[in-house]
Amino acid sequence: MALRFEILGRFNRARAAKLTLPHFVCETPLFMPVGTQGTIKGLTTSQLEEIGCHIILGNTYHLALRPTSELIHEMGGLHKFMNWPRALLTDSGGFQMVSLLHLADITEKGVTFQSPVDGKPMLLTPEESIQIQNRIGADIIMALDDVVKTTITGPRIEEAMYRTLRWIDRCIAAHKRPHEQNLFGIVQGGLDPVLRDICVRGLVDRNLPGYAIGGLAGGEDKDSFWRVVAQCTAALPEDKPRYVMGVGYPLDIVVCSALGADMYDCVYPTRTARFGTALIPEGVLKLKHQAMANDTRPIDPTCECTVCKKYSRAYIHCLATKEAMGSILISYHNLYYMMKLSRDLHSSIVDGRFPEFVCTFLQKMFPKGD
Ligand code: PRF
Ligand code: ZN
Repeated sequence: MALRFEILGRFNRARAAKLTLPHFVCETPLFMPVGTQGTIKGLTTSQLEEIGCHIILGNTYHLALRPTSELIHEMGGLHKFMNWPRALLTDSGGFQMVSLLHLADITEKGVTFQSPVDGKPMLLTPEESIQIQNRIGADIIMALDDVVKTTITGPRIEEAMYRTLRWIDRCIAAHKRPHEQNLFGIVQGGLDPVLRDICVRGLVDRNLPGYAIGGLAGGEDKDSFWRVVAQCTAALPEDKPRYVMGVGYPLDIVVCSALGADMYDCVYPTRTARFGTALIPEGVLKLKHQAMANDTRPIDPTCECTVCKKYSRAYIHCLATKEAMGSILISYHNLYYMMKLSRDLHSSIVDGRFPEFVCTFLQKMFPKGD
């Protein structure tokens, strides 16, 4: 195992921990910005360090196509290639293919898809996903899983869960660098508690360094989403990190942390920034709105990020529709917001103030109590 997970504080099911990875010591709960192509859109790696980012996510699928894992390996691994000294996590690729390419076809061998480069059919097997991730060299690598939308029902959910369990053994067997890279298993099983339970037990039996809860944040209702997270966190080992994939919104991160989850990733903060939306304690601020045109205040007067110290809403509004710098400034602020949220969750749990933190967070977001 190439990680240490030390719990520093708890409040009921919520935990704050020190997660020691080969390239960095991270504090949980933590949010991981998504850097699909070896870059977080709009931010340099120095800026990511400056805002207190501990770990970022890369995608096997995208990196394998361009610049290819062989090239990254030749260049000394992704940390060196992208000049990121802190921790990295790569997702296995299956989910990206299925979500991006509707044509992807999943069989027992792996995921077949049409190469966006030359249109030829390509097969990503569990073995290949791990081999590619071994070459990329991230601190945490993800097992190839069979992902289905939570909104579908029927035998396909069960098939995908059992296949995910069969594939985990192929992933474990293919993993050549267990002392340098941590392989996380992914719990699938849709919204069915029986399937989720079988999957959790199966993965826990494999004694992996960490576990992810997959298959969520795909359009299911919030009640079902939270119920699955609560069930999985209750059944996963206390002393290992738990990662809820593809989550999410600030509110979801607060709720999942209260339910005992530790790690999150989502494109939302940077994607929404590119549409002109900033994250603020009250919810969101749409900088393209005409009301921003002559607003001299910063995005969030209580925010201590460089963007809020230096620029007005009016200036960012002026850039937001035309200039790349508009979305860059909002992305910087949004990721600062997510990093501050992670730090606040961590410190409030450690200091025994978690309930107060959650109350204040909710009061700001829902002032009318609705
Ligand atoms: N599996 C993988 N990556 C993911 C997910 C998953 O289930 C999700 C959740 N829908 C986001 N990213 N491998
Ligand atoms: Zn700010």
